[in-house]
Amino acid sequence: GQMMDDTQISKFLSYVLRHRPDSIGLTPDTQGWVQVADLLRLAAAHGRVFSEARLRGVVANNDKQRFTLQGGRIRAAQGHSAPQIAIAHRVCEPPPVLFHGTVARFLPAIRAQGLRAGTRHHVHLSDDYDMAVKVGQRRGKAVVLRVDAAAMRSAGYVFYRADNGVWLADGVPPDFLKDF
Ligand code: HQG
Repeated sequence: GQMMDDTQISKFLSYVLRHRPDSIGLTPDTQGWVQVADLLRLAAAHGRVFSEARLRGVVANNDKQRFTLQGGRIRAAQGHSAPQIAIAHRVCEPPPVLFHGTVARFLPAIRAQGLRAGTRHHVHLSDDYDMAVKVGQRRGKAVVLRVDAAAMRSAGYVFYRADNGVWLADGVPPDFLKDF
């Protein structure tokens, strides 16, 4: 197998643990967990060779804490699209305002439809403005939308918090988006 740097391992883990576990023959449970030993073995069988020590280092040093290790198991904290995974994220009381980073070209559709999960299972929100800027910047000049989480709670919507602190919602109707 070819040598992988930490970023390559992180991107590979995101791909298989969030989106395509089947691509290497992995079978996560409904909560997204796989055995570390299975992951290492199946990755190696597909030319992605790295040790458990490297894996643990990538998880520990990951800038967004994308992965959760629990005993001998690992999962992605959030960002999933794989249909066989349906994580029961913790329902949590959000701060009154949450932020969503996006780009201007999506605003007409967002104004009409609100924020939609799209291919992922949830809409991703942040309690940190600067983090929302970074999320938006992945696609161009960032536009940060303010989500009136307090009004959504009053209307009965719920919010979830992933293992890594990312706030999740099933969607955000346009009435609860401010400042755009
Ligand atoms: C937009 C990264 C049209 C939405 C980040 C976004 C995050 C709409 C894009 C995590 C829409 C979806 C998730 C609508 C939303 N019409 N466009 N109605 N509603 N959108 O990648 O939030 O580095 O699925 O604004 O840090 O960008 O990968 O979501 O631009 O935490 O770990 O549709 O991914 O983390 O894009 O990013 P995504 P996101 P990682």
